[in-house]
Amino acid sequence: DGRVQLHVGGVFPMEAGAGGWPGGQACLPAVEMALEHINNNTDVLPGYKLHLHQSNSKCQPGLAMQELYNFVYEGKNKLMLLAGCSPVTTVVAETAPEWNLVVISYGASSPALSNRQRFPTLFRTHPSANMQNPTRVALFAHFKWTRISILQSVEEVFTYTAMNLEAACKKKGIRAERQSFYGDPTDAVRTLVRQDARIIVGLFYVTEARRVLCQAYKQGLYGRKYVWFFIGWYADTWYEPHPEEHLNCTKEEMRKAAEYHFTTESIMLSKDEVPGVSGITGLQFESMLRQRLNNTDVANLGGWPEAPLAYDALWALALAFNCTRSNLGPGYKLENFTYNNTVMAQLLFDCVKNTSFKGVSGNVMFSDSGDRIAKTQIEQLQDGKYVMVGRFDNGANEFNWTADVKWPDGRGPPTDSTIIKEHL
Ligand code: ABU
Repeated sequence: DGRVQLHVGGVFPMEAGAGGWPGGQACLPAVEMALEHINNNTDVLPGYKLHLHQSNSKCQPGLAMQELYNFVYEGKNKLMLLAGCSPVTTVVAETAPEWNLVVISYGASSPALSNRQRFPTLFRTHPSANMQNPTRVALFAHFKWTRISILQSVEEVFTYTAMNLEAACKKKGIRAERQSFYGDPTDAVRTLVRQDARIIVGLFYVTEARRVLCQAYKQGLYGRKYVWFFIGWYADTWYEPHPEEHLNCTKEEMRKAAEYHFTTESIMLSKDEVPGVSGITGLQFESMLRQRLNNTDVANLGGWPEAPLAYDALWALALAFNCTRSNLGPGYKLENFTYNNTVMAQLLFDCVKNTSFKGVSGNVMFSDSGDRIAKTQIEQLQDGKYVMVGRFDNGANEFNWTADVKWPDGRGPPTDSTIIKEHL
């Protein structure tokens, strides 16, 4: 159509066979929708058309590196990269500065990514997993628990989150013990039983979460004496067994073990009725994406909760291109970007850094370390359905309860331990 194309590379985990986050399933359609909206918007990048080159990283860093090389060495020069899933974003954002490329991540929660020395050109619309920790600690204090356990799989994203949670607990005089596992959680769950753990925070991807839950059932670590906290971005029926995973637990057993657990997650969809920069509200975005996905069982698609972050990531990128275009000196053009053009790379970086717009996920701005700030919501699985029981405002240190928390025996929260505390 006569417009000049601007090329962007994006890696999307469309599946996560060996574990990880299959967030591309909903995030890629959200990015494609943003692409259409931007390309049809005459106020953004007039005379230009964004072109996305995408590939399936499967949430595997090795594969993502190969795809990164293909982006760089094949076809037209890419001006910026999009990445999702923590292990992939980590390697992409460590390598991309070698070609003066800025990376925007729509789906990486690792707290390790908030490090400008290690990731000089990374920004993310996805909040850091550390954002959940003040909420968790406030919940422990609210229910008068002073001893908790953390069960994590050994990935950098979870190790950093666990370390931050330990430190936050320590500050509030809460004792936190940590168990790690790689792949098979059987022994780690056994240790939790031996330690008389009652309040347990689980940090792992969803395939491991199912293994943990099955072990919790087998080893009796569920029911009225125990409270589990899981990550909130798993699909709604994540706890049902997947035949190909060959778990030794039935659907009934898994459902039983999952009852009354809590989840915490950043609020990723704006409920504001005033449309943002794209001309649509968060709720309109959600219904458009639902339609685009043919109303399939969206809540069970990987990346459904994060889809607004992916849509906003592309807007952040387009607005940064727009800003760079206006800041370029005469004779310089966006489409002439080369991987050794440090001047244009710096302009692109500065424009992303100064991002400020109303997106479908809320206001989009980045801190100095490229992070997103967000509020947290707390959900509880009550009779097989997730119920939003409240929100937590970290700044004000305040809960806003929206529904009753339920306990299995109706008597209230369990105690955090029966072991006499001086002996711990
Ligand atoms: N909410 C999805 C985060 C995925 C990841 O950090 O790998």
